[in-house]
Amino acid sequence: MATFNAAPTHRNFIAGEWRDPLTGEYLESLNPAHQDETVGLFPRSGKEDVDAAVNAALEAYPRWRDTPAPRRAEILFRAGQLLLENKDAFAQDMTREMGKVLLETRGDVQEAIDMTFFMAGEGRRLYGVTTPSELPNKLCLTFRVPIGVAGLITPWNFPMAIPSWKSIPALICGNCVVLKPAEDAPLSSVNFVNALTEAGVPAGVVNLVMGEGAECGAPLVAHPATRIVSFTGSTAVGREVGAEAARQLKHCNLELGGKNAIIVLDDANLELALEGCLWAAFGTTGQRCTAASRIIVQKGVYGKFLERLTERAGELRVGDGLDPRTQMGPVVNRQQLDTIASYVEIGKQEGAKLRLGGRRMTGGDLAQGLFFAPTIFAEVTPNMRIAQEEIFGPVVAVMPCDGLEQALEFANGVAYGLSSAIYTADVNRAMRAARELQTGIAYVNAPTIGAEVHLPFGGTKNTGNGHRESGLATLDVYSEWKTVYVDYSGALQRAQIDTEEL
Ligand code: UN1
Repeated sequence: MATFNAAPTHRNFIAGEWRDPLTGEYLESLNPAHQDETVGLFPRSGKEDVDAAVNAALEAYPRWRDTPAPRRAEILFRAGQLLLENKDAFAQDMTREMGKVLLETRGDVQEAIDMTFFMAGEGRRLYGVTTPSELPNKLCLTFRVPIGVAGLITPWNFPMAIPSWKSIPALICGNCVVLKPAEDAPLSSVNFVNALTEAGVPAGVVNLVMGEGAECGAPLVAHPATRIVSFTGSTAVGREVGAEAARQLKHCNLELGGKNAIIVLDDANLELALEGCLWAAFGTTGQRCTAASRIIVQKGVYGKFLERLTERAGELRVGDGLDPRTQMGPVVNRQQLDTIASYVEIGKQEGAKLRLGGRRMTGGDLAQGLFFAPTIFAEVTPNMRIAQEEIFGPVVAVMPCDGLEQALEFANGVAYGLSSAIYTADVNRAMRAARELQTGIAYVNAPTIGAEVHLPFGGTKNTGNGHRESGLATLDVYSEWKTVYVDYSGALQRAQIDTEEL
């Protein structure tokens, strides 16, 4: 298949062809591990580019909608196979554009593969219900029907997985797609769209427009023809997206912020909890929606746990994600680096105890990159800003607690509700926590990260608007129900009225 990453200047993909942006402008994407290395130039698209992409999708829609779902699925199965064959190359590109270590970028591509195969299987299901009628000689059944054009806006932290979470279910349901990836990681979307196209997705069915949120994302959300909008990003932007979608009565799926907690009780397997906390707090440099940014530890093990966590986090090898020895890569961009540094100052001012890190790392090979040391705050109390606000970096707040009751109170005492976890050997406490943690996802004796594609993904409170990605649940975002009643009695039968006479 074609080389995915030959040209340093990339183009939008509209109506089956790679096109220069009508704005004539490009954004430079830099490698966060080596800011002197340009990954490529990517379109800085505007409203006219979005209009062209949406029009292409509208034009392609009737044919794609009428293509039998099992035929659509065959194309997606081929796409999954191509993603698999190119996993290593795509992972390399992803590490270069957004920094996470190769092990994780391979995992990201794998998540897209998993989603593609899982959803392609839906091509021969997309089950509805058949059910008895309250009247004789009458049949009731339901179908999922596509909606039209889906405008999809995706973040940089899972640059292939999240575009797949949104576009693959949209496609299997029979919708056409306009994808707008984050400007920090567009190359992975170029690779993803290339694979779909190579697999045989017809022209206009999948379109890619690249650019900034305000200039390119906002017109996609506001376009009257995008009848589905799905957005993953900040709560502040999500509110705007949701408000516009509500004005136009669009289907709207929002995946927003998180402030996820791991509870470690006195009876936990401490080594297991430690491994889980390290992975959830510092994996992906803490830049997952599902990352654990709070660890709530019962007093009996608090001191020992904090000591071990500090020791282990201090040993993490920070560096270029392309180096197989690296355990934690850079943060994505300079703005994030500044945000993280500012939260460290806030934490100190609030009286939390900085136990590890808290600073940028610039020594040796790290000089040209955006590296921030694994950072641990101890003695954090629930009302501190570092215990309430999403930081999106390698910063974790460790909080002492009295026991399960207080741990749940702390864990639930935030505005978000994506993921949570508890480490305990007591099945009764584990089950109580699983019930009472106010999050869309809860883990027992496992960290807050690592959701699998065949289960619903999403959160409560300010994390979203009640919809779910992944699993079969996401089909409700990308389709509508049609209910069909077939009356073969040959007579007028009146529901709710004629039933009395039976
Ligand atoms: C995200 O952080 O936005 O559950 C997605 C996980 C991954 C997906 C994370 N499978 O951590």
